[in-house]
Amino acid sequence: MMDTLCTVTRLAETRDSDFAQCLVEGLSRTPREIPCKYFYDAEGSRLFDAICELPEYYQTRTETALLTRHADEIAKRIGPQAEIVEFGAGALKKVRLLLDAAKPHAYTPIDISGDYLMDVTRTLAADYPNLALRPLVADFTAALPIAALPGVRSRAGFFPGSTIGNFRPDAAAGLLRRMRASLNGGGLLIGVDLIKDPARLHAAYNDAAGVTAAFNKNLLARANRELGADFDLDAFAHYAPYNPAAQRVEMYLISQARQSVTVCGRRFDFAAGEAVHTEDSHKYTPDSFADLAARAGWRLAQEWRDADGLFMLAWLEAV
Ligand code: AVI
Repeated sequence: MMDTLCTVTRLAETRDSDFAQCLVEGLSRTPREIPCKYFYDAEGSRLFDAICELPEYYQTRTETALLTRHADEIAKRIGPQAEIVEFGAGALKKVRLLLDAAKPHAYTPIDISGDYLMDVTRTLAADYPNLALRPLVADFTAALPIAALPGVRSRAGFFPGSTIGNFRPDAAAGLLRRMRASLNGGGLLIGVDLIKDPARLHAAYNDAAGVTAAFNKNLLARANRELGADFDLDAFAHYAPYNPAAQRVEMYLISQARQSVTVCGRRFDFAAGEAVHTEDSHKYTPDSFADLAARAGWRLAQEWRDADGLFMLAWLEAV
Protein backbone atom coordinates (compact mmCIF):
# COMPACT_ATOMS: atom_id res chain seq x y z
CA MET A 1 0.00 0.00 0.00
CA MET A 2 2.77 2.41 0.94
CA ASP A 3 4.44 1.72 -2.42
CA THR A 4 1.55 2.94 -4.53
CA LEU A 5 0.08 5.74 -2.42
CA CYS A 6 3.06 7.14 -0.68
CA THR A 7 6.03 9.16 -1.91
CA VAL A 8 8.61 10.03 0.73
CA THR A 9 10.68 13.19 0.46
CA ARG A 10 13.67 13.68 2.74
CA LEU A 11 14.84 17.29 3.05
CA ALA A 12 16.49 17.19 6.48
CA GLU A 13 16.92 14.89 9.44
CA THR A 14 18.15 15.41 12.99
CA ARG A 15 21.83 14.77 13.59
CA ASP A 16 23.38 14.00 16.99
CA SER A 17 26.04 16.66 16.35
CA ASP A 18 23.32 19.40 16.24
CA PHE A 19 22.39 18.72 19.88
CA ALA A 20 26.05 18.71 20.99
CA GLN A 21 26.77 22.02 19.27
CA CYS A 22 23.57 23.77 20.43
CA LEU A 23 24.04 22.53 24.00
CA VAL A 24 27.63 23.77 24.27
CA GLU A 25 26.69 27.11 22.65
CA GLY A 26 23.60 27.53 24.82
CA LEU A 27 25.41 26.72 28.07
CA SER A 28 28.15 29.20 27.13
CA ARG A 29 25.63 32.06 26.80
CA THR A 30 24.54 34.48 29.51
CA PRO A 31 21.83 33.71 30.55
CA ARG A 32 22.28 30.04 29.72
CA GLU A 33 19.70 28.34 27.50
CA ILE A 34 18.92 25.05 25.74
CA PRO A 35 16.57 25.21 22.70
CA CYS A 36 13.25 23.50 23.45
CA LYS A 37 13.31 21.47 20.22
CA TYR A 38 15.78 19.12 21.96
CA PHE A 39 13.10 17.96 24.41
CA TYR A 40 11.78 15.49 21.85
CA ASP A 41 14.04 12.43 21.74
CA ALA A 42 12.24 9.08 22.25
CA GLU A 43 12.09 9.54 26.05
CA GLY A 44 11.07 13.22 25.78
CA SER A 45 8.31 12.34 23.31
CA ARG A 46 7.07 9.63 25.71
CA LEU A 47 7.05 12.15 28.56
CA PHE A 48 5.26 14.72 26.40
CA ASP A 49 2.56 12.13 25.55
CA ALA A 50 2.20 11.58 29.33
CA ILE A 51 1.88 15.38 29.87
CA CYS A 52 -0.98 15.42 27.34
CA GLU A 53 -2.87 12.93 29.57
CA LEU A 54 -2.38 14.90 32.82
CA PRO A 55 -5.45 16.35 34.56
CA GLU A 56 -3.70 19.74 34.83
CA TYR A 57 -2.72 19.90 31.13
CA TYR A 58 -6.10 20.98 29.67
CA GLN A 59 -4.68 21.89 26.22
CA THR A 60 -4.74 18.49 24.47
CA ARG A 61 -8.18 17.33 25.57
CA THR A 62 -9.72 20.78 24.99
CA GLU A 63 -8.30 20.98 21.46
CA THR A 64 -9.39 17.41 20.67
CA ALA A 65 -12.91 18.20 21.90
CA LEU A 66 -13.01 21.30 19.67
CA LEU A 67 -11.83 19.29 16.65
CA THR A 68 -14.47 16.64 17.35
CA ARG A 69 -17.32 19.07 17.99
CA HIS A 70 -16.62 21.33 14.99
CA ALA A 71 -15.31 18.75 12.51
CA ASP A 72 -18.07 19.38 9.95
CA GLU A 73 -17.63 23.18 9.97
CA ILE A 74 -13.86 22.76 9.72
CA ALA A 75 -14.32 20.31 6.83
CA LYS A 76 -16.36 22.96 5.00
CA ARG A 77 -13.51 25.42 5.42
CA ILE A 78 -11.03 22.84 4.13
CA GLY A 79 -13.21 22.13 1.07
CA PRO A 80 -13.28 19.19 -1.36
CA GLN A 81 -10.28 17.46 -2.94
CA ALA A 82 -7.89 19.16 -0.54
CA GLU A 83 -4.38 18.34 0.54
CA ILE A 84 -3.88 18.55 4.31
CA VAL A 85 -0.32 19.55 5.24
CA GLU A 86 0.55 18.96 8.91
CA PHE A 87 3.52 20.85 10.36
CA GLY A 88 5.40 18.85 13.03
CA ALA A 89 3.09 15.89 12.59
CA GLY A 90 4.25 13.61 15.47
CA ALA A 91 1.97 10.64 16.15
CA LEU A 92 -0.64 11.52 13.44
CA LYS A 93 -3.45 11.18 16.00
CA LYS A 94 -5.46 14.43 15.89
CA VAL A 95 -5.40 14.59 12.10
CA ARG A 96 -7.61 11.50 11.92
CA LEU A 97 -10.52 13.69 13.00
CA LEU A 98 -9.89 15.93 9.97
CA LEU A 99 -9.33 13.02 7.59
CA ASP A 100 -12.65 11.47 8.65
CA ALA A 101 -14.59 14.73 8.32
CA ALA A 102 -12.95 16.41 5.30
CA LYS A 103 -12.04 13.28 3.31
CA PRO A 104 -9.12 15.03 1.61
CA HIS A 105 -7.43 13.75 -1.52
CA ALA A 106 -3.96 13.88 0.01
CA TYR A 107 -2.17 14.21 3.33
CA THR A 108 1.38 15.51 3.74
CA PRO A 109 2.70 15.01 7.29
CA ILE A 110 5.96 16.88 7.94
CA ASP A 111 8.30 15.77 10.70
CA ILE A 112 12.04 15.82 11.36
CA SER A 113 12.16 12.27 12.83
CA GLY A 114 12.30 10.22 9.63
CA ASP A 115 12.05 6.69 11.05
CA TYR A 116 9.19 7.61 13.38
CA LEU A 117 7.35 9.42 10.57
CA MET A 118 7.60 6.37 8.32
CA ASP A 119 6.31 4.07 11.10
CA VAL A 120 3.24 6.17 11.88
CA THR A 121 2.54 6.84 8.19
CA ARG A 122 2.52 3.10 7.52
CA THR A 123 -0.14 2.62 10.25
CA LEU A 124 -2.22 5.47 8.83
CA ALA A 125 -1.97 4.10 5.28
CA ALA A 126 -3.55 0.85 6.43
CA ASP A 127 -6.54 2.74 7.86
CA TYR A 128 -6.98 5.20 4.94
CA PRO A 129 -6.31 3.14 1.79
CA ASN A 130 -7.65 5.80 -0.60
CA LEU A 131 -5.63 8.69 0.77
CA ALA A 132 -2.55 9.87 -1.17
CA LEU A 133 0.16 10.06 1.49
CA ARG A 134 3.26 12.18 0.99
CA PRO A 135 5.37 12.13 4.18
CA LEU A 136 7.99 14.85 4.15
CA VAL A 137 11.03 14.42 6.41
CA ALA A 138 11.97 18.02 7.10
CA ASP A 139 12.28 20.77 9.68
CA PHE A 140 8.80 22.28 9.54
CA THR A 141 10.16 25.67 10.62
CA ALA A 142 12.08 26.02 7.34
CA ALA A 143 10.76 27.35 4.02
CA LEU A 144 9.36 24.20 2.40
CA PRO A 145 8.73 23.92 -1.31
CA ILE A 146 5.87 21.41 -1.56
CA ALA A 147 5.32 20.20 -5.12
CA ALA A 148 1.78 20.46 -6.55
CA LEU A 149 -0.10 17.17 -6.68
CA PRO A 150 -2.52 16.35 -9.55
CA GLY A 151 -6.12 16.11 -8.34
CA VAL A 152 -5.65 18.53 -5.42
CA ARG A 153 -7.87 21.65 -5.51
CA SER A 154 -6.49 23.49 -2.47
CA ARG A 155 -4.17 23.10 0.51
CA ALA A 156 -5.08 23.27 4.20
CA GLY A 157 -2.30 23.54 6.75
CA PHE A 158 -2.75 21.90 10.18
CA PHE A 159 -0.64 23.09 13.12
CA PRO A 160 -2.33 21.87 16.32
CA GLY A 161 -1.17 21.63 19.93
CA SER A 162 -0.43 25.37 20.47
CA THR A 163 3.15 24.72 19.32
CA ILE A 164 3.09 28.24 17.83
CA GLY A 165 3.35 29.38 21.49
CA ASN A 166 6.87 27.92 21.71
CA PHE A 167 8.12 30.61 19.31
CA ARG A 168 8.80 34.22 20.31
CA PRO A 169 6.30 36.54 18.54
CA ASP A 170 8.78 37.68 15.83
CA ALA A 171 9.81 34.08 15.12
CA ALA A 172 6.15 32.99 15.21
CA ALA A 173 5.25 35.64 12.61
CA GLY A 174 8.16 34.47 10.43
CA LEU A 175 7.02 30.85 10.74
CA LEU A 176 3.41 31.73 9.85
CA ARG A 177 4.73 33.66 6.82
CA ARG A 178 6.72 30.64 5.61
CA MET A 179 3.71 28.36 6.15
CA ARG A 180 1.62 30.75 4.05
CA ALA A 181 4.15 30.44 1.23
CA SER A 182 4.24 26.63 1.49
CA LEU A 183 0.45 26.43 1.47
CA ASN A 184 0.31 28.50 -1.71
CA GLY A 185 -2.91 30.42 -1.02
CA GLY A 186 -4.61 27.72 1.10
CA GLY A 187 -5.93 28.05 4.67
CA LEU A 188 -4.35 27.12 8.00
CA LEU A 189 -6.05 25.46 10.99
CA ILE A 190 -4.00 26.27 14.09
CA GLY A 191 -4.36 25.56 17.82
CA VAL A 192 -3.74 28.49 20.16
CA ASP A 193 -3.54 28.41 23.95
CA LEU A 194 -5.36 31.41 25.44
CA ILE A 195 -4.45 33.79 28.27
CA LYS A 196 -6.31 32.76 31.42
CA ASP A 197 -6.10 32.64 35.21
CA PRO A 198 -2.34 32.46 35.97
CA ALA A 199 -3.02 29.76 38.59
CA ARG A 200 -4.47 27.50 35.90
CA LEU A 201 -1.45 28.09 33.66
CA HIS A 202 0.91 27.52 36.56
CA ALA A 203 -0.74 24.17 37.38
CA ALA A 204 -0.50 23.02 33.73
CA TYR A 205 3.30 23.38 33.79
CA ASN A 206 3.82 22.29 37.42
CA ASP A 207 1.77 19.08 37.64
CA ALA A 208 1.47 17.23 40.93
CA ALA A 209 2.88 13.98 39.48
CA GLY A 210 6.09 15.73 38.40
CA VAL A 211 5.86 14.65 34.73
CA THR A 212 6.64 18.15 33.41
CA ALA A 213 9.64 18.32 35.75
CA ALA A 214 10.89 14.99 34.34
CA PHE A 215 10.26 16.28 30.80
CA ASN A 216 12.34 19.39 31.54
CA LYS A 217 15.15 17.41 33.20
CA ASN A 218 15.18 14.97 30.28
CA LEU A 219 17.29 17.58 28.46
CA LEU A 220 20.05 16.91 30.99
CA ALA A 221 19.41 13.15 30.99
CA ARG A 222 19.61 13.21 27.19
CA ALA A 223 22.96 15.02 27.35
CA ASN A 224 24.21 12.33 29.76
CA ARG A 225 22.92 9.50 27.53
CA GLU A 226 23.98 10.82 24.14
CA LEU A 227 26.97 13.02 24.84
CA GLY A 228 28.48 11.46 27.96
CA ALA A 229 27.79 14.60 30.02
CA ASP A 230 27.74 14.26 33.83
CA PHE A 231 24.71 16.28 34.93
CA ASP A 232 23.43 15.29 38.38
CA LEU A 233 19.67 15.43 37.77
CA ASP A 234 18.93 15.85 41.48
CA ALA A 235 21.12 18.96 41.57
CA PHE A 236 18.76 20.86 39.20
CA ALA A 237 15.15 21.86 39.92
CA HIS A 238 12.28 22.38 37.49
CA TYR A 239 10.95 25.98 37.64
CA ALA A 240 8.06 27.11 35.41
CA PRO A 241 6.41 30.42 36.38
CA TYR A 242 3.82 32.33 34.33
CA ASN A 243 5.15 35.77 33.40
CA PRO A 244 1.99 37.91 33.02
CA ALA A 245 3.82 40.92 31.54
CA ALA A 246 5.29 38.80 28.74
CA GLN A 247 2.13 36.62 28.56
CA ARG A 248 4.08 33.37 28.59
CA VAL A 249 5.01 30.44 30.77
CA GLU A 250 8.80 30.30 31.09
CA MET A 251 10.59 27.08 31.88
CA TYR A 252 13.98 26.83 33.57
CA LEU A 253 16.31 24.33 35.23
CA ILE A 254 17.77 25.87 38.38
CA SER A 255 21.11 24.75 39.77
CA GLN A 256 20.51 23.77 43.40
CA ALA A 257 24.13 24.23 44.43
CA ARG A 258 27.47 25.50 43.23
CA GLN A 259 28.60 22.76 40.86
CA SER A 260 30.63 21.92 37.76
CA VAL A 261 29.42 19.82 34.85
CA THR A 262 31.40 18.44 31.91
CA VAL A 263 29.73 18.42 28.50
CA CYS A 264 31.61 17.38 25.33
CA GLY A 265 34.91 17.79 27.14
CA ARG A 266 34.04 21.36 28.25
CA ARG A 267 33.62 22.32 31.90
CA PHE A 268 30.67 24.52 32.90
CA ASP A 269 30.55 26.09 36.38
CA PHE A 270 27.11 26.81 37.82
CA ALA A 271 26.43 29.11 40.77
CA ALA A 272 23.76 28.07 43.28
CA GLY A 273 20.44 29.42 41.96
CA GLU A 274 21.72 29.89 38.41
CA ALA A 275 19.10 29.24 35.71
CA VAL A 276 19.18 27.46 32.37
CA HIS A 277 16.26 28.70 30.24
CA THR A 278 14.65 25.75 28.41
CA GLU A 279 11.27 26.90 27.00
CA ASP A 280 8.79 29.72 26.53
CA SER A 281 5.11 28.99 25.97
CA HIS A 282 3.36 32.16 24.78
CA LYS A 283 -0.35 32.64 25.39
CA TYR A 284 -2.69 34.82 23.32
CA THR A 285 -6.11 36.42 23.27
CA PRO A 286 -8.13 35.92 20.06
CA ASP A 287 -7.32 39.56 19.18
CA SER A 288 -3.60 39.38 19.92
CA PHE A 289 -3.37 36.17 17.87
CA ALA A 290 -5.28 37.79 14.97
CA ASP A 291 -2.72 40.65 15.10
CA LEU A 292 0.17 38.17 15.00
CA ALA A 293 -1.42 36.32 12.05
CA ALA A 294 -2.00 39.63 10.21
CA ARG A 295 1.75 40.39 10.45
CA ALA A 296 2.28 37.18 8.47
CA GLY A 297 -0.34 37.88 5.78
CA TRP A 298 -3.19 35.86 7.32
CA ARG A 299 -6.75 36.83 8.22
CA LEU A 300 -8.49 35.10 11.13
CA ALA A 301 -11.59 33.98 9.22
CA GLN A 302 -13.22 31.77 11.89
CA GLU A 303 -12.44 30.54 15.38
CA TRP A 304 -13.82 27.95 17.77
CA ARG A 305 -13.37 28.17 21.56
CA ASP A 306 -14.44 25.94 24.45
CA ALA A 307 -17.05 27.23 26.92
CA ASP A 308 -14.37 28.13 29.50
CA GLY A 309 -12.29 30.08 26.96
CA LEU A 310 -9.18 27.97 27.58
CA PHE A 311 -8.16 27.20 24.01
CA MET A 312 -8.87 28.35 20.47
CA LEU A 313 -8.82 26.64 17.10
CA ALA A 314 -8.35 29.30 14.44
CA TRP A 315 -8.94 29.06 10.70
CA LEU A 316 -6.63 31.48 8.90
CA GLU A 317 -6.98 32.55 5.29
CA ALA A 318 -4.24 34.07 3.19
CA VAL A 319 -4.92 37.76 2.41
C1 AVI B 1 4.56 21.45 22.64
N1 AVI B 1 4.18 22.63 23.44
C2 AVI B 1 3.03 23.29 22.85
C3 AVI B 1 4.04 22.37 24.88
C4 AVI B 1 3.60 23.66 25.61
O1 AVI B 1 2.61 23.61 26.33
O2 AVI B 1 4.25 24.69 25.43
C5 AVI B 1 5.32 21.84 25.49
C6 AVI B 1 5.24 21.68 26.97
N2 AVI B 1 6.10 22.14 27.83
C7 AVI B 1 5.75 21.82 29.06
N3 AVI B 1 4.60 21.17 29.01
C8 AVI B 1 4.26 21.04 27.70
